[in-house]
Amino acid sequence: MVITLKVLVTGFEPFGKEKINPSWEALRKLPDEISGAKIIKKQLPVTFKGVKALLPELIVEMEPDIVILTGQAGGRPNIAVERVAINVMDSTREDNEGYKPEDEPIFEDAPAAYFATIPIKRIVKALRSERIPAMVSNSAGTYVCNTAMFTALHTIAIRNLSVKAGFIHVPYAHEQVLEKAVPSMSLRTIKKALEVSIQASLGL
Ligand code: PCA
Repeated sequence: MVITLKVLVTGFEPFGKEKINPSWEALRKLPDEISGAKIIKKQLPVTFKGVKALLPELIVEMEPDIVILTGQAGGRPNIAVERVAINVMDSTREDNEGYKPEDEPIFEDAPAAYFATIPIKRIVKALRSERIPAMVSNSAGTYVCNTAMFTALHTIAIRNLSVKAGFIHVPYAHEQVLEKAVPSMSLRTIKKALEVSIQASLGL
């Protein structure tokens, strides 16, 4: 019997003043199969409530073996593989439905933090060996991306699922910074980075 692994990969819709979100632009171009695994691509809204409602549904319905969430980290220079998600929503900017939480827990009665369960060091190593600048990041922030990572890991923990999950932040795409002096990466390289990260996660 051939067992096909399933990888759920998510990116976000645009937020703030941006017209695109490089996480979604890169991932929507991924093939439907990588190293024999089925790739399921979903776009998430940039809303705290949306990711808290949608991610548990997606994980339960799709039954993925691996969940790789991705998002834009404007201003960061490289691919950032997140180590940890914390149980807090604290934002200075409104989300896409105007919600701006301050010091709120994502879930009451949940731990303070969860560590990523995808192989973060292996992913960074694989990216670097493809000559893609990458690092482990020790904070996914306290905005919607951190909430998404926390929600996925919490869903997996409370349901006792054997699913690996983690979050990868990507820089702005070149087209977003044509008139700004901030770091960016080509969508082509970001797409390659996601492919390499998926392959490295499957290689466990
Ligand atoms: N980045 C934001 C939310 C959506 C996205 O792509 C973040 O880092 O929280």
